Amino acid sequence: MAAGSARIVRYILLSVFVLAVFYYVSHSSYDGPALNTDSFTKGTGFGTHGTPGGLTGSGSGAAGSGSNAAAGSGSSGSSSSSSSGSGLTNQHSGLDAPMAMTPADAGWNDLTGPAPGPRMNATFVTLARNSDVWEIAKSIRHVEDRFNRRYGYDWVFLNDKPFDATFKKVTSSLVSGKTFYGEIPKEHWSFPEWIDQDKARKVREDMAQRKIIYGDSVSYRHMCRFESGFFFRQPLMMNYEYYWRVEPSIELYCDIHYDPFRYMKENNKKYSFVLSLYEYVETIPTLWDSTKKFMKNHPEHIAKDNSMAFLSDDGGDTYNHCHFWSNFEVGSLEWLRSDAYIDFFESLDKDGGFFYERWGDAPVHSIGAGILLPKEEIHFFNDIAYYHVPFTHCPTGEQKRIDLRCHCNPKENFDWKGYSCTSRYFDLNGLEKPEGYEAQQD
Ligand SMILES: Nc1nc2c(ncn2[C@@H]2O[C@H](COP(=O)(O)OP(=O)(O)O)[C@@H](O)[C@H]2O)c(=O)[nH]1
Ligand SMILES: [Mg+2]
Repeated sequence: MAAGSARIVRYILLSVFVLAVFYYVSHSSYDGPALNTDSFTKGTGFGTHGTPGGLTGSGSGAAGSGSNAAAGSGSSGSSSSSSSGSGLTNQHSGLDAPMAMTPADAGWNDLTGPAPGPRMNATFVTLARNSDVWEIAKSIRHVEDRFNRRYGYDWVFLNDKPFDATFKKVTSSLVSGKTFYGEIPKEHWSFPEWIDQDKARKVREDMAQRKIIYGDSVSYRHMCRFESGFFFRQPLMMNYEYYWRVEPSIELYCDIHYDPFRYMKENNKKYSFVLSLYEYVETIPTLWDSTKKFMKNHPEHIAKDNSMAFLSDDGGDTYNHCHFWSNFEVGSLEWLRSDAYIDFFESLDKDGGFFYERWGDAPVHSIGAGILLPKEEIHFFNDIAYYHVPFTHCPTGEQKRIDLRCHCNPKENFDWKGYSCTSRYFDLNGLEKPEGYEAQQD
């Protein structure tokens, strides 16, 4: 009898426990980021939206196709202030967890487990097609292994078509943070009404004949215009403050010992790069004329202590074609959403060069950063070793590469070669070039 009652009590307790677990699980699902539905207006600052990118609210916004709840493992969807959805929580404020910037700093070698310190309101962002899935999978693996597995930052994927189930399944399984998938609205991926289609078609035919890379491609032009003027205004991006752009098939060659987003925030940096080079002039013959027109019309937006010396060798008269390579960028979304940058983009867009020529987003971002930002707000991330076909940034100096546990071949470092513009950036900013740079000049 007693044994029988005990069994019943055990069953009741077990049932209560199972019900409690069921209740908890069914009430902790994650619905997506808080979205600002007043997007796409000029100068809509992030500042008015206080919630971090990843954790509160629900809904997918005008262009978003919803979130992938499966990727947000471990998050309760509550009002935690962390933007990490992976359980990689921020236990400490910035003050009690200073970043280890050099091997001499405490914590430099602690590369296992969640990184201490606060998380920034930041996300990775990738524009991709469904067919890019395996190439972006490789990139994610590099980013996670070298950095994000200890931080759990979110990742936003954008596409002009809906993402398919395979793309979502593969990418969400690899990202340690939450993943979000947005479909780009038609008006951000099409010809504006002021573009003369005949003129644009003739340009494409001519460029095809002259064998200019992507010269005959309509979709490449939409891509460049989107990356120049719209990615940072997509609903899924509106609640973040910083972004890190990642393209398919990139590689990271060294451990990243500190949080680049936090570095940007704490040092008031707005734009950053790892590789710079000269643009293919056939794709931008009138971009500088349009830039000069903008500078004349909007002197109020031009930063006093800017990086004109990076862009021009004659005080702004002509463009030397130097640009930061924008397939890697860590930057401020608030800056891209500022009146200054939006006015710049809209002025260029009206001139039509995305379609009448083949303006790339790299020279557009670079000229924007070069003239609109004070020069100290542009940062060179020497510590982030990077490859995107065909160029490599591999940190100069053997001790540096050993400290960062790099696996790149220093001979491939592009920084000091003749076709790189990085020397100009160093000279302009009065920076000392790293020891051993002369030996890498060709
Ligand atoms: N959704 C979508 N993404 C594209 C398209 N074309 C290029 N991309 C993406 O835009 C970025 C730049 O394209 P990519 O082919 O790497 O150009 P490249 O680096 O200049 O040779 C990559 O992240 C691509 O995945 C397109 O037609 N649709
Ligand atoms: Mg690419």
